[in-house]
Amino acid sequence: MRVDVVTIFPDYLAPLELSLLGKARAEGRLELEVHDLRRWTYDVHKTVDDSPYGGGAGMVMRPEPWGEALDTLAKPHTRLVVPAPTGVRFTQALAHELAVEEHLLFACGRYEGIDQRVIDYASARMTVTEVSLGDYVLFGGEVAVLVMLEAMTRLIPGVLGNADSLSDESHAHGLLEAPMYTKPATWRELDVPEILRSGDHGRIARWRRDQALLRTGERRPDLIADLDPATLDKRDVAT
Ligand code: 6GU
Repeated sequence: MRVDVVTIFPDYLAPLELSLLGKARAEGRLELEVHDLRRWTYDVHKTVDDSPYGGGAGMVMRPEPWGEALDTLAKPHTRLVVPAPTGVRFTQALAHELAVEEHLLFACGRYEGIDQRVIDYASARMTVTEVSLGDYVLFGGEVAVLVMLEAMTRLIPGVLGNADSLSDESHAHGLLEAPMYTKPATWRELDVPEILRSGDHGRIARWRRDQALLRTGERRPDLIADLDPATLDKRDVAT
């Protein structure tokens, strides 16, 4: 997968060199380039923003640098992703969807956002998705890009050492994952649940499923409401 990121703060994306993301890059599974939006400004102050038409607080990013950035970086199969609190929610499902794209172009807005005409112009030429991490406001899209790329990169085949960790994890089945334990069996007088040490894989799977349902019900009732009834069994309904 090819990824381009356009931002006025390229240094924010420095962590992309590290850890599993850096490894995915080093192995050629992820080809990533970060671009400074000011490269496409021509005045001495490298201006990227201006006051909003119609008034109001804050500044809006001017369309011209963005237009040139998209002209330069867009390819025939580019999907443009614009992080913004006004976007659709970023979910594991959207991470899966983005992870199979040929080319992603992230446009990081700052201030009160990017002039809407940039989005409208791009929408006539490529798939554009405005994406929000959640119901709160960040200064800009850079941290959101870090989050989205990390979620997506670990879905690329071969990036995770153990592919099983993808099928069991939280959100894989619309539920939060059950609590996990490792050695020692007793720690500060706290015991690992006996059932996990029983070796009875059927009962262990059932216990984990119950724990996942209980935990999800307590913490994320919205996820329970979204569950597909076809994925529930009789024992689930009793829980
Ligand atoms: Cl993607 N961007 C900004 N600026 N704020 C956000 C967000 C994104 N997601 C939640 N809040």
